[in-house]
Amino acid sequence: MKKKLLSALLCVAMSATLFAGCGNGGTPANNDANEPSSSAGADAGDSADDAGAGTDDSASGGKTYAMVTKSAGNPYNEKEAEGFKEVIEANGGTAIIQHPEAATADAQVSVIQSLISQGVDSISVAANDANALQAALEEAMAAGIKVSAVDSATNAASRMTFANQAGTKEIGQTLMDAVYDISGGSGQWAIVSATSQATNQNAWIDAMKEIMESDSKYADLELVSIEYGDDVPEKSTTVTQALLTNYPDLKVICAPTTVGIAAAAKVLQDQGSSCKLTGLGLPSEMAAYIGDGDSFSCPYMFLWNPIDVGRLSAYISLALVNGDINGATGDTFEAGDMGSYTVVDAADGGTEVILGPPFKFDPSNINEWKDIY
Ligand code: RAM
Repeated sequence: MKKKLLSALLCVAMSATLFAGCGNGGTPANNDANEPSSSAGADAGDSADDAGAGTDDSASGGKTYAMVTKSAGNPYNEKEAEGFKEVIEANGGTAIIQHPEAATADAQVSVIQSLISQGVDSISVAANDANALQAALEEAMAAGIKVSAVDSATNAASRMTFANQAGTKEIGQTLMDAVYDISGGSGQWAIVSATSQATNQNAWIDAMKEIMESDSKYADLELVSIEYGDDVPEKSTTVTQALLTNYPDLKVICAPTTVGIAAAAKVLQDQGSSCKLTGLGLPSEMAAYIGDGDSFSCPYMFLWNPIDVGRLSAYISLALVNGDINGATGDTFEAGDMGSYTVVDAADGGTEVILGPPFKFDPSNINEWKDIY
């Protein structure tokens, strides 16, 4: 009896979350930071059921869908892969997840070559370099493999479309406003990025610079340095320490990478530094550093749901392989309980599908999210 009641309650809770995600015209319900999403919160079996909604299971049977992330050992990439795998398997496909050893284009090229030899049906790749994967990905497409980018774009010629976590300018504006707010509108600030070739971080940094240079509001802010921690915790720690030594008046560090921000947060908090931090971080890694007052290094930061980035990428791969879309502007497809999405023009001349706006994590909501991703 108790069991029945529990499962009835669970059902109601699940359908409520499911309804919240339906018919929202491509704006995922779980971008509301107060409403943890079903995909992130439910166990694999539950979310697999949700994921099946809206796609033809039989069409995907026997097909193989690969995801190549930036590198191994990064929890963000693991969450992304988790979402991808969940949706592919719920739709009857086989998911192959490859995390290259290092965040380099060379490591990704070898992985892509081997996926071509295996004859996979699709490849979804988070590019470590916009241009360096072109030959391998063109070879894949010539062999009939449906290629899309996720998280970090390849150049337009190397992909059919791109699962972008949020608008590039929107991320730039959000981060620039945070730097302005936390610094009080003036003074020195610096960036701790991922690798120097990462398409996504470079696009966000360019957007920030453009905003800063085109609006006199930011005239009193001085960007003193851009450092690259290569999405390796140790290197990110070292470059942060060097920034503090070299720029004793530094007011704010912005780290648009989950690995960089977690490393910088620890350095600043351990040192009791007056320099504050913002950027893009995983709530699970940043909860200990987000707070009001001097003892916390990060007043607030932003991100999106990395599991949903992977899920969106899986729906794109399914739709490309099924022939429902070919990645052209205006193509639309169903992404299960995430609603329907439309392919739009990207700034680099290719196309993209945008998951939704970034959202803010601060002392008021960080505890709700830290166990989810
Ligand atoms: C790191 C990676 C990833 C990026 C996030 C914000 O985990 O560089 O590509 O999207 O940060």
